Amino acid sequence: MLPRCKKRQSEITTWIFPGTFPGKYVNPLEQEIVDNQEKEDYNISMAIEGSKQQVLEFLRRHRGEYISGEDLSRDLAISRTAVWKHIQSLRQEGYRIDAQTRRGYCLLATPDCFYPEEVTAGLETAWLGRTLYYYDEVGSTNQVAKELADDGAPEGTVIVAECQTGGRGRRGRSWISPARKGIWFSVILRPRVAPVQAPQLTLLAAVAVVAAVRERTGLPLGIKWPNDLLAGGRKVCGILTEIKAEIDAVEYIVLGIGLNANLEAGDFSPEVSPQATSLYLELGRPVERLPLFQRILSCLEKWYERWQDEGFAPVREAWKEASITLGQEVRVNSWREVFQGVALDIDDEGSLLVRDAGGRIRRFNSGEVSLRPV
Ligand code: BTX
Repeated sequence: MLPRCKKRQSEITTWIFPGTFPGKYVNPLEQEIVDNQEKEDYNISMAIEGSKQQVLEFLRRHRGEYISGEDLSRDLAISRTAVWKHIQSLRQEGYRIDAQTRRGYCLLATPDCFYPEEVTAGLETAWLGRTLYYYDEVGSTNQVAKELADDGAPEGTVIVAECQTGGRGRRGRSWISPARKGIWFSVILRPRVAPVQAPQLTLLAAVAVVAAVRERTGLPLGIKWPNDLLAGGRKVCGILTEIKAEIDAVEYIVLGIGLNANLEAGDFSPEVSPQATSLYLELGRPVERLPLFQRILSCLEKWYERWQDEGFAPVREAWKEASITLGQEVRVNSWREVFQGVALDIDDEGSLLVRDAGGRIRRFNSGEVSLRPV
């Protein structure tokens, strides 16, 4: 049984971790706090949150051991009552902490949530996800990412949410993102490439997610060009790439990834349900979202660096290996036309090459593919 993840009690749900934990919490909205009383309340709540994090960090360092309230109180220079309150608050957030008279407190299990301190604790990346915004609930992580990118957020900034109330797909479609069941996040990237190369990042992200899911769960996913990941023929993950660019240079790219981890059949709307699935539904058991999320971030960083160093060729090879599009009869719905034929290959830019019955070959750098032509 995975420890249950509960709603974080704190009113402040957005955190940045500059550098590695233990770090200073910064509220990105701080500059908007103009009222002095509000600022003071905010500072107090940050101080409380900070000392709670110290208690957690202490217990984490002594995992499996019992630490007395007295030791905690002395080492962290806070009162015994404060220690007790922090323990209660951590328990409410889903941490399993045993308390025994004369022995003290022992951290038994951490919740399967994307609390920044949890994500950062096991993160293997050098830069991706090192600045992390966490939301218990948000409209769309892509929307937040674009606003932050416009304000100059650094490359590798990640925005993750337990729940999206306005999750977005392509062409104005919506993305079902129920609370604590999926992995809904966006990454801000600032590659030094021409805008025409930007679609390659969608393929790169697909390759990274396929690798991470296979490593963590053993489940092989198939990639349907350009941005769908399928399991058992149904969509388990979607990728939304948004770009801001000048004619010849990319300012930023927001890579939005939605992976259905533990969604149950009833979580999908009746219209979406026949084409959608989750890792849980495919594997028949729940998956731990946190280590999978951390693994996805690692794979993304690795593939992104490789792409910058070696170009698109290695991504293209990995993509082709996981592709379920190539060699199939497809119908491509691009912005301008609908084209039917056999999907032959993807080219050096990530565009799909399709040959119709008359032998004409068409190249698509965006569009929708259905595998069985109607
Ligand atoms: P898409 O346009 O290819 O797919 C959207 C379509 O997929 C919907 O119209 C619906 O039919 C179906 N659908 C909706 N929700 C789900 C779901 N949970 N699982 C399977 N099928 C579904 C795909 O767009 C891109 C999705 C990116 C989502 C991420 S989540 C984090 C980030 N923030 C944000 O707002 N979007 C991205």
